[in-house]
Amino acid sequence: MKVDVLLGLQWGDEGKGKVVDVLTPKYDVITRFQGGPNAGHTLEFDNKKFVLHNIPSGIFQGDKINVIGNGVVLDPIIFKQEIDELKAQGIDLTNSLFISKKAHLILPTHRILDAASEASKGKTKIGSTLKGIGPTYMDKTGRNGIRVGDILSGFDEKYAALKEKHEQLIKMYGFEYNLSEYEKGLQEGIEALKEFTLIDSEHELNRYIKGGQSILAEGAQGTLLDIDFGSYPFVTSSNTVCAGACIGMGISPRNIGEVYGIFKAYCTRVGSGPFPTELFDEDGDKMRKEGNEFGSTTGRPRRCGWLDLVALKYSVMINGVTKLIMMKSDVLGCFETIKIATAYKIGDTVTEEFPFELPESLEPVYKELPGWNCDLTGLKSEEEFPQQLKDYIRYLEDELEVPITIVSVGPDREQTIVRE
Ligand code: 2SA
Ligand code: MG
Repeated sequence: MKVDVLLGLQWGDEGKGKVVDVLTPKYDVITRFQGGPNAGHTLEFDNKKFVLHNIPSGIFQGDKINVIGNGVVLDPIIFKQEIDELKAQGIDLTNSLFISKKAHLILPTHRILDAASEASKGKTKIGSTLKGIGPTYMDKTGRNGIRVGDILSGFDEKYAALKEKHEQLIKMYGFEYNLSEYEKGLQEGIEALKEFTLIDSEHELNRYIKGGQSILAEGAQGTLLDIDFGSYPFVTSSNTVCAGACIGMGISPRNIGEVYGIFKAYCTRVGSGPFPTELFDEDGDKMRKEGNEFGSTTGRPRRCGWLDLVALKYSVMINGVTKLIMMKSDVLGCFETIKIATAYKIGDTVTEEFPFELPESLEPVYKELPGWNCDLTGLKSEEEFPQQLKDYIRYLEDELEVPITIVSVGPDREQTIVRE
């Protein structure tokens, strides 16, 4: 059996949570392979809304196995909160969620270091989610980190040593902090983690593959936030691209099957960093309002803009996308005309290739298409699509050379139109 991978092709918030939830019935196992509680995957059904941070989105589908892979960074405090909230809704995960012993732990001091680093950067701050993601991955690659498996023995000494190191660093930043506030609940979080089955996930996942079980790997954030290929340094600290799934799960590239690439019919970004098609006018406000574009993790308003085909082609290339999924098509229903950036003008040159840097002087070259100018939220099948939407889809498929197999017309599970 192959592992299918689902990835965001933009700057995160493409709607991955909803799609995983729609796709999960086909799979036996759902995994997370990178990122941590900086992700906020929103799922809506039966008039209820859930936001998941650490936990794979397959948990709402009965008998699935959910695995937090080695590439993830896990915050025991946030994890416990999430588990408790789900328990209160009648969802118990003790037997359906397995956690890699090799996943790294986010400690309270990692969160403080994140805040201290951001404060020290002033205007050039990354706009991180302040969840301690960067400092935790720094300790991982710096070979100082503490892993989930360490909670089974020797945790206290390791924690004390790393905490001391961190406190020195925080002092160097001259950052005021209250550790006890952050540290509250750490022990409880660790105890909560111990109630779960901690596994050697690379062995387990490869056993599933051999045994014919189907796996869906759920990406977090998006390709343009990838540590290598994103708009560096305004990126997250993990590999969000398809190759990250191999690293973050311990599986061979030969085991990758479908690569689902998910994008919004327009574009959003939270945090700082370049965004070539960003709108600062009424159109941008309209997108934010119609699309309810506020971060599910931090509540921050998202920056909004037109679809960027230059960036999207780059993402399709890096990930080897085999199937595209277009989200939030309904949100564009309020526009007479719709723009798509097909090239970048930088100085005197026009390029269709995503460049090393996205300078402020960059001007997108737009193509204008007629909008569908109607409400799509009640549509049930492709036949009902207005012609302008069909044309928009056809144009993107021709340019990206990959079929758009799912079109989402609203937040609910039901508002998902499959075109296969
Ligand atoms: P960090 O906290 O170190 O990872 O922040 C670094 C940059 O990455 C951005 N970032 C995000 N941008 C959009 N969505 C994110 N998470 C989604 C959410 C979930 C998703 O809804 O919150 O789609 O997976 C996310 N996480 C990090 C951040 O704004 C910084 O620019
Ligand atoms: Mg999100």
